[in-house]
This record gives sequence, C-alpha cells and structure tokens, in this order.
Amino acid sequence: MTTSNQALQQWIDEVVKLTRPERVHWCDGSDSEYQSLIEQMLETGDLISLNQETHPNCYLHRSSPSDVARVEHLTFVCTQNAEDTGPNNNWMKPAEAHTQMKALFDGCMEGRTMYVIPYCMGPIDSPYARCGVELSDSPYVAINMKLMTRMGQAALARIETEGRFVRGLHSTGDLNPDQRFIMHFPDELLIQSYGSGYGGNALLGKKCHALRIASWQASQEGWLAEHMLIVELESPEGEKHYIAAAFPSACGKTNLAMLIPPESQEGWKVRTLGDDIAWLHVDETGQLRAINPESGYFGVVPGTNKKTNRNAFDMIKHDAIYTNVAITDDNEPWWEDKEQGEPTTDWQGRPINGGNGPAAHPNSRFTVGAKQNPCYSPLADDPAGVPISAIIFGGRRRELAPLVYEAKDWNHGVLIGASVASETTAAATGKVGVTRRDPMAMKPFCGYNFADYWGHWLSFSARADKLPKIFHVNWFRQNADGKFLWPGFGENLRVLRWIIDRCEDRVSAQDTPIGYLPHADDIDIEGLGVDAETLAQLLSVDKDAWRKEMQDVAEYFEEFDRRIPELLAAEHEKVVASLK
Ligand code: GTP
Ligand code: SPV
Ligand code: MN
Repeated sequence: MTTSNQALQQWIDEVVKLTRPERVHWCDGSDSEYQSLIEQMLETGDLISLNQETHPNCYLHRSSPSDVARVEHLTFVCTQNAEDTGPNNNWMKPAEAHTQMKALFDGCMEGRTMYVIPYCMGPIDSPYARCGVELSDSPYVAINMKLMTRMGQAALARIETEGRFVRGLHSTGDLNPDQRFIMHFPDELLIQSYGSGYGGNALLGKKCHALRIASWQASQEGWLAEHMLIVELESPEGEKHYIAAAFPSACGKTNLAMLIPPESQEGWKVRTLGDDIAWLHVDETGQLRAINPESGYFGVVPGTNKKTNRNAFDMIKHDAIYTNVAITDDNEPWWEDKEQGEPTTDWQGRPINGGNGPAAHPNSRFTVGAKQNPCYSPLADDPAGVPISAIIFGGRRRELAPLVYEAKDWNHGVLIGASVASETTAAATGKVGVTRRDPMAMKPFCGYNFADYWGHWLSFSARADKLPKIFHVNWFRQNADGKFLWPGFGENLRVLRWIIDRCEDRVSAQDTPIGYLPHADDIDIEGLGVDAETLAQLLSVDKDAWRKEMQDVAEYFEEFDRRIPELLAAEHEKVVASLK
C-alpha cells in the first residue's frame, strides 16, 4: 500500500531504508486484521491463549521482566533550549538525540515486519481530534493500538485530507534497558522510542502523543491536554454533571471513571467517558469541554474484584489482552486481590513460589475497547465532547491531605494542582511509596517547562467565561496501622455529591487557609462504617503540617527559578499568610 500524503510516504521510505524490515504491513484497523495478528502471535508465542470457555478472546502477553513499566529516567524531551523543557523533564539536544537514535534504529527491523499504524486520537469527526502514524516492529503494539485508538483506514483518510499528523517510530529492539530511550521532538511533531515493548513506552498515541506532544501543542493553541478521567454523574432527579479528574498513575482514575453507586446512593447513575486522558477546549460560549482522545483502556489489573470494581471485573472477562498477570491451573488469568481462584504460574511463567514476590506483576495491565465497559457513555464518541462542571486533582497521601477541599477560585485551584504530591506506584520503574511532587498528575507527561504550563493554566481565567470549580481529593489517608481511613471506590460518590452540590451552590462550607472544606454534616456517612471521629480526622487541617507543606512547595517552585508565574507565587503567599 501507499498513501497520497507525500510527507508520510517519504518518511516511511526513509524509515524502511534505515531499519530494513523484511515486510511492511499497512494496518487497516479491521476486525479480521486484529484476529489474524492474534493468531500469528499465538503461533510465535507472543501471546498465550487463556481459557476460551470462561474468557473468550482473552490472551496473555508476558513482557520481558526488565520491561514492565514506564521508564521516566529514559524519557527525554528534545528542544533547542533546555529551559523550554524545564527541570521537570530530561533534556537532550535534538541533533544529539537524532544521532543516538539513528544508530539504534540502524537495521533494527531486519527479519521483522514493520507495521504502519495510522491512528486518530479523539472521535474521527471531531475538530478537537488529532492524528498520528506509528511505525512499529511490534504486533503487540499493533493490536493494542487497535483497541486503544481509532486506528486504520479512517484515520489514514483524515490524515490525507488534513495533512498534519504526529510521527512516531518505535522498535522493541533487543530490550536491553541500557539501550532504551523514549524521545520527543515537539518542534518536529516526532516521537522515537527504542528498546521497550511496554504500554506507555511503546503505544505512542497514548502518553507520548496525547500528553507530551499534545500538551506542548495545547500551550501554543490555547487548550489543555491532561492526565484526567472524564465521568458523567446523573442524580436521581436526572441532573447530569461531567467531571474531569487528574490523579497520578495507579491512583484511581480508572476506578473513579467506572464507579458503581453503592446501594445507599439509590438512583444515582455513573457513566464513563474516559479513564486516563482528557483534551479540554473552551467552546464558542466560553464553556470548557472535554473529549477523551482514546477509545480503550490500558488499566491496572491488581485490586480489581467484584467488590472494588464489578464493572471492570466483568469487562475483562472477554475480548481482553492481559499483560503480565498470573494464571490458574485451568488457564484463567489471576492477580492479587482478585478474590477468586488460585494461581499456579506467575507473570514470568514460573511455578508459584512465595519467594518470587507477587504472582501477577503489580503493574500488570488489561487492554480492552471502551465499548466493552458496562457503563460506557456513548457521549465518548460525541465530536463536541462534554461540558465540565468540576476539575478534581488528587494524590495518594497517607497523611496531611484531607478527603476533599475546594479551591477558592481558579488561580488558587491552579496552585492546588501545581502543589499535588503523591506516593510513587509500580506504574513507573523505581521505588514505590515515595512521596514526590506530581503537579496536575503530569510530572511524567508534561512535554514542556512546568512553570510555563502553570502560566498556561492561569491564562484560562481570561479565556473562558464558565470555568469549572477546582477541587482536591485524597482517598488514601491511613491510620497508624496503615489501614485506609476512607473505604473508597463506590463510596467516593458521597464525596462527588458534595462537589456537585458546591458547583450548584446548594451547600455551604468551612473556610480554611487551604480552601473550602465540607461541614462534617454535609458528607453522608450513613451505613458507611466510618465514625464521626474518623470523618473529623479526614476533614481536619493540621496548620503546622500545612505550614511545612507550603514551605516544601516553595522549595519545589524554586527549582523553576524566575520562570514561575507571578500569579502563582502570589497565590502561594496568600495561603502562607493565612496559615500564620
Ligand atoms: P493509570 O492507568 O496508571 O494512569 O492509573 P489509574 O489512575 O487509572 O489507577 P487505577 O484506577 O487503575 O487504580 C490503581 C490502584 O488504586 C488499584 O490497585 C486500585 O485498586 C486502587 N484504588 C483505586 N481507587 C481507590 C480508592 O478509592 N481507594 C483505595 N484505597 N484504592 C483505590
Ligand atoms: C500510566 O502510567 O499513567 C498509565 C499506564 O496510564 S501507561 O500507558 O503505561 O503509561
Ligand atoms: Mn495514566
């Protein structure tokens, strides 16, 4: 096959010359193509068939044990000036990065097939959607891109009429962690990834395009590309609200987006629009609207069970690709806290042995098309997106951060977002459980200097008439014994209800130095098993601890030097003053 887009054809020819694949396969995105790729991967052992009676069309992929998560230390943004990428990114000069990557890609596809994967991020007919083409020697990437994006013929047709697209070149290479790089060239709308087959490193439409490159484009064009879920909440009276929430990796976005109202919250309905990424635009009426650029979920498996997330549990029983889970003796997928079955073989294919650690990798993942979600909202396909009532930031913090608080206004909300901290998780390589700053849950994903990014966020008060209110939540407060104080999951709806009531001006709040907190009476704890004392603890503001926190935030901001927006520094000073 060829394309009428000359730039695309020329780039493909260049890549073929450099990487020397044996074959080139143009992905059309059809179901039959998906099926034949699966069959081919079953033959080569790239996929293992799971129990087809209980789990029809479910397959297991085992990645290399040294390639199971994102690699932040090997991810670079390459701009002419280091200051443009900021201290929040690794930087390399574009020329140097090109030289290095060229050497790695030289002949790397010999004997392999190169897949040409045209994709569209967002509904194919949406003015907010953007296209890209990934060239990859991994059939695993091809099948995942089919589930995660609008991939194939229609995307190629849009590229051919529109002309503009992001180029992504990927090779799994030899999986040597010392020769692994995820490079971004924002000025060239180019991504190059070598040496990893893992999701966020290899499915280039996701973090690399829809967050790092897109956040940069958004800053130039007046919109936002964010690490956010999008969820619809419908009250028993039929009032609908759309909420976008940014939590760091493995901190609860998929679960909140798929929330099942508990029995006590009769009449509430929750529908999912997106579980990981939101692109936010101001429409012609001044309203902030969101689309989900993805069409599938690449979700955390461990912890998924009938009680925590019945919808996800059911969703992944058919037509799912599992990566790095364990299996039972009847060949069903298994993971920690599944609360069903017993594992016999761990994620590396070894017989279960307690000494080898968890049976499923803590960052094991499922890939499914979004339409499989029992609470899928068809509005996820609406080219206009949905109007956003509230933006929520959050983190995983065993101490300090209250269950919920509200920003006093937009600028204060930007400070709250910029101050987010969270304990690290298995979604990225490195130590787990270390509290670090993760502004707007974008630490690994903002493709340019955070100081400029906060300035861009602040600019929205002038751009939009109907800005959403901003909140912060923390589902992860613990007691001295390490037990969670808040039951979380479906019960989080009780907090979302307060948030909606605040958006509708139906409830008052306590004015504290860090923001507006609920009066204890306004959080419904009936039948929850959380006593008044615990709720008071969840809703307390420890001034000494917060003074220390604000000092920590000040030190963090110093890393950005004079580039920090004055408005942000002023917001910080206001909070410090009111804590005195
Ligand atoms: P990424 O896909 O990495 O961006 O993550 P995510 O934010 O979508 O995280 P996800 O919803 O998959 O949750 C990750 C982990 O947090 C899982 O092990 C969940 O069981 C756990 N989790 C999610 N929500 C809650 C909650 O409300 N309370 C508690 N205690 N744990 C939660
Ligand atoms: C995350 O780490 O935030 C993810 C998974 O959503 S990955 O796509 O691998 O980055
Ligand atoms: Mn994510």
